Amino acid sequence: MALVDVKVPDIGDFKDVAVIEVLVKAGDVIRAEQSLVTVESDKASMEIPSSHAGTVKSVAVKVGDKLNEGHVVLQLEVAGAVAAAPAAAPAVAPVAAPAPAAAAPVAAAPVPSASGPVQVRVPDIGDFKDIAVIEVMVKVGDTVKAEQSLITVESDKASMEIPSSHAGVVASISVKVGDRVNQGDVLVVLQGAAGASATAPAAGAEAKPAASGVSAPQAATNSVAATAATPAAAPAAAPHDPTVPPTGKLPHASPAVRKFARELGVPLAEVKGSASKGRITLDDVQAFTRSVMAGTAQTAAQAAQAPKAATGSGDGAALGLLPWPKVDFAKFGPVTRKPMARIKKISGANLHRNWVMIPHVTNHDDADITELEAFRVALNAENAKAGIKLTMLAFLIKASVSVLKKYPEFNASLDGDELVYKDYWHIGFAADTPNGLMVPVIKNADQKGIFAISKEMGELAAKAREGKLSPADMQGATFSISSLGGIGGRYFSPIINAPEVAILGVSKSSTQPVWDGQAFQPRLMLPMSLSWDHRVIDGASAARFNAALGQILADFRRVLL
Ligand code: CAO
Repeated sequence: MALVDVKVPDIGDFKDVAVIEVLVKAGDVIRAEQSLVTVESDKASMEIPSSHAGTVKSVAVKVGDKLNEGHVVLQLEVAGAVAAAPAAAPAVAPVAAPAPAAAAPVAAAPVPSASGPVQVRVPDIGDFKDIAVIEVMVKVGDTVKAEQSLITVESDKASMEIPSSHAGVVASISVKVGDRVNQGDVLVVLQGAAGASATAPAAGAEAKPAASGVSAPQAATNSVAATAATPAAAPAAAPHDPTVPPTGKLPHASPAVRKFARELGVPLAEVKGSASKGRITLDDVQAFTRSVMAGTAQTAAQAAQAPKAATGSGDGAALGLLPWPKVDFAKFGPVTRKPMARIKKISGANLHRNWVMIPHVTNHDDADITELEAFRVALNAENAKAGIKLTMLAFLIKASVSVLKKYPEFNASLDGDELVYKDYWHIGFAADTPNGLMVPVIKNADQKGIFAISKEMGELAAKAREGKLSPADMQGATFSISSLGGIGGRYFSPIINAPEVAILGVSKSSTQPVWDGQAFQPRLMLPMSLSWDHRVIDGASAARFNAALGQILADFRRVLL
């Protein structure tokens, strides 16, 4: 075993480059050439590879440190005796080391007359081959200066910007995002070119390959850092890379992070960067992936697919399903086609997402409401003259709040890896309207009496039927109730109204023979169906919830406890 100091190799004229990411830790077993840290200058980001294979003994740098050639990055325990690697020439090729603008070679191909159209080509980029275009920073008609960045390319080690050899007006662009380019490929044609940049010497001049003679692209960069979001106008090219947004704007992330995102198919533009200046780290990509897998976040592509799938116009491919059957119904008999109501389309898309993304379980139970119904009928008789009608649903809302306080996870929401417990009790209720299902919300139901809830429910239900509910009337619910009691049926499976985690469905009560230990008694029984999100709630809690609700409905005095 020998200890080796792994140092920063020749990185051209770059000085004091900041460490923006440390990719290994003590104890890691690494390969030769494995990336150790990502550094970033104002021109490019690049990864510093290891000169040897071995086990990391200690890491000598941290995020924010400034590095120069020869700086020790880490100590490595290496099997056998190791020949000392010269500081400026590590045994392996350094990662992309962009040379300064002054050292930029112009296109290897001959440059036509300075006054006529000029083809701007990819300059000498060392041994880099077939590197992907990840951003096109100009569009036809743009006036560009000599050395202005035209495109950003990215290998698995570095991203870099390719500058223009001439000033002029962009007449045509020969590349688009996703293309692979090599030295000599034409990038753009410039009209009215004002001659090659004085700072761009002929091919090979001052070309500065790495000491080992490999892997040192000489791409000159003179604009903003490749990893920073570049507000340059993007061409209409369709991106091939799912991690690069269609705007062509580049998310702020190191090449390793972009590569990782590409491998997972993560759209980087949708990932929120947690590092300084919004830079996206490996952890951010992992957290994004986790929340998409957990169903608490959606990519833009998934969101766009959901409404289509909900209306049957999606082909199911996004879910890996068979295509939706296409049937010529008129072949079998007369048909009438009508567009779906707007509210049905919107609620359909939401219901479909909730059904697919939430692992629903429904517990069914019965509540004895014999005394409660008698009480409700008596109260209504007392208040008939005042025109007030107390509804069973109002009692159910009040009783539910009491149980939600006892079992707060039913009044919570999932947010990534966290549960958000709400200290307010806003109860949504499903209202059947001619245009489709709507869910107005009784806010602060815990602070309202049964009369107030009944009155507000009547008003909201009327507004719903007239299509006059405002968005505020339908927002903020922490739990919902769907009552089909006035219509009929025994039990059903209500769909949870995300981001809530549970919903109570009640059906039509009926008089049932209930055994009291000695005899069957005629009791008015209310069928209850509680759907709950199995990521948040388990079956035992759901059974307890229904039992507690049943107890309160059987003896409403318990609501005071
Ligand atoms: N069992 C037996 N009868 C019931 C009952 C129950 N659980 N709940 C209500 N009723 C009876 C009432 O006693 C009343 O009868 P009378 O007219 O003889 O007094 C009648 O049904 C109407 O009840 P109500 O005025 O109290 O109204 P409601 O609370 O049942 O409903 C509202 C209000 C807005 C919820 C309702 O109009 C509605 O839209 N329900 C449908 C909800 C829905 O579509 N859910 C499914 C969603 S999933 O697709």
